[in-house]
Amino acid sequence: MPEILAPQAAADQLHAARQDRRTIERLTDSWPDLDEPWGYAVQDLDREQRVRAGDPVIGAKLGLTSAAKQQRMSVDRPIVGFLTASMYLRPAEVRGAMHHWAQPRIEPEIAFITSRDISHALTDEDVASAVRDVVIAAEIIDSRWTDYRFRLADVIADNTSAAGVLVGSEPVDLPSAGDLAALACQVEVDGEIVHEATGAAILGHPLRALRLLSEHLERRGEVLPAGSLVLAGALTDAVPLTAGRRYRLSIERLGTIDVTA
Ligand code: OOG
Repeated sequence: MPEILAPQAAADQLHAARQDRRTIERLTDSWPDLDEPWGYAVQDLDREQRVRAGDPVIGAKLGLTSAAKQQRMSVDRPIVGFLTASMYLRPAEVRGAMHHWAQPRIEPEIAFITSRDISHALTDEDVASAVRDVVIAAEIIDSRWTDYRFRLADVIADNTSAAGVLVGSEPVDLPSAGDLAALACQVEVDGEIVHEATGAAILGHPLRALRLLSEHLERRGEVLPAGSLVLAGALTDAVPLTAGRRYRLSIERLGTIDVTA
């Protein structure tokens, strides 16, 4: 076997599995040398393919920015993925979209709408000026890897499990959101609280996720245009989406998203 699986071959496998709603075994078992740059090479091919097919990029997402997620998924560092127009859903559309997904889960997130193009690393001083609005979001993840068993290169290649995104109806400007690190978050399933966290779960402060994204963009020579949606990463562990169940995700000051799967 050659030492490295060609990124295009992996992108094709992932694409085919996604089309058929199949999960597959992680590639790092057969190819232990696959690394982070390889994962992003696969992700870039996937993004190009989707854009060519008429599904434009609308933003970016951070993943594994909280200890809860890193421990649960056994991957110890944040990752970046892209969001496209077809992933954008209204809460009432989730039930009808369930048949697209193999093993969907939902996660509560703080999201930003950017105020300007981002191409260079932001500092603690200027990161706030890159934010136009803050909004609650729910991310639906659906890993291509069976039972979400993946290593760093696999999950990056699979566009960090991104499958759907729901955004709250009341975006607020940054000053109105208050101290993002202090905002309390709750996840309820059928009326019962299953997870709780505060904004500090995201790297100590959710704006750090945006800084991290800006460093990623600078390293790669990419520009995220003004008006993009950026998900800062799940505040809590994800919850499996099961048909018929009711999910309520709330973040203090940012509102609530209600979904029935
Ligand atoms: C990886 C993606 C995690 C987040 O917000 O932490 C993620 C996964 O758990 O499948 O999107």
